[in-house]
Amino acid sequence: MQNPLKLKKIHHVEFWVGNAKQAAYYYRKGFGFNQLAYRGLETGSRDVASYVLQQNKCNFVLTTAINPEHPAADHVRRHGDGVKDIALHVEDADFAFEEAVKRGAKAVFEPKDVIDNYGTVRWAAVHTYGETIHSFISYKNYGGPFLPGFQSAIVPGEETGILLVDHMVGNVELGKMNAWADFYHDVFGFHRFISFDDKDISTEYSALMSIVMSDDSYFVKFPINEPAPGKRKSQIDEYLEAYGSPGVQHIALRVTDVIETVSKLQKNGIEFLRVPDSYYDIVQERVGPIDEPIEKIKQLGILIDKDDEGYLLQIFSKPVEDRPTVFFEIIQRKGSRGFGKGNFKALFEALELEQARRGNL
Ligand code: TYF
Ligand code: FE
Repeated sequence: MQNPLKLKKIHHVEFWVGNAKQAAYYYRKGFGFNQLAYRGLETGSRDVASYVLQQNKCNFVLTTAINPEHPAADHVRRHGDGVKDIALHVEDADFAFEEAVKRGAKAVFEPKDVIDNYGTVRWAAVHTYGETIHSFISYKNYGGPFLPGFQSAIVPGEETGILLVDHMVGNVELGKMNAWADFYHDVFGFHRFISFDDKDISTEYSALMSIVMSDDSYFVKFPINEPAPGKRKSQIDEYLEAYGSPGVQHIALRVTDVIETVSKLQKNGIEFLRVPDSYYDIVQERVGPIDEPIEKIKQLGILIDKDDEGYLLQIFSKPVEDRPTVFFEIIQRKGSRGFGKGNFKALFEALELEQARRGNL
């Protein structure tokens, strides 16, 4: 097993948004996250306000600029709401940073102490695709609610069964996928777990290519997509135009009971893509017997895929911003470590219908 940066897990995902107060409400009421902590004017944070939302092992930080000179303000102007930081919990932030830079990563900032009354963490960061970064965080003696600078601000949500971040997908420009896969190999010691070429992922009209990079323990998986030439504009091109650069395309959230979670999310008003009902005419033939009632699966619009190790159930939200950029996947794994290759065609046809409604073909 290699783990050159001594990576432990995803610490949190930070979004830079236009209105963090309202985004926090959306993730609490829509996705069932609990609010854990806050920083803002009341806690002495003059430049940004942030809300920490947590459900089991999944932590989101929603940050907005208060001071228009803070980089989050211009980031939102250019990208809309989006993922700024895929923050990683490491054994030793100084070691991870030094090793990452030695292996070819570009520094955002050098290791520093971040301190408040609750104690100290070490924090550094490196660039990844677009304007996205990876923080490296390690704990010295911190005993507070989340990270230094935050005060406890508990507002319970009605949990929906979201457990952890299963994978986070980046969209990069045409011709750049392999270089970014190499980056995760060279810098993080990840390996190529699966790749999908334009034959796997193409409809009549458009295509994309994808390489899944994984750590050796399969806890952290970062697929990288690039557009492939087709008759019409790839969904990846639509993203790149709308976001204005490469960036995070989707966050897959692992659940233990997809029917329960998706029922709750739909009742809460979260919108999902639907494939045509004809998908369900042949799905049982394709995947064989499954534990879940197929009628319920069909009613909710959940997709199923199978491989030699088992099967998985997944569903994709519509973009959660007005720009067609970041969306969520809800995934339950029953043995399968795959990504739903058998669903790509139906899924991407459904995506193209949405693209057409947006006038972006
Ligand atoms: O993460 C994955 O590879 C799957 C499939 O636009 C996928 O969730 C890939 C690209 C995309 C939507 C889903
Ligand atoms: Fe996915």
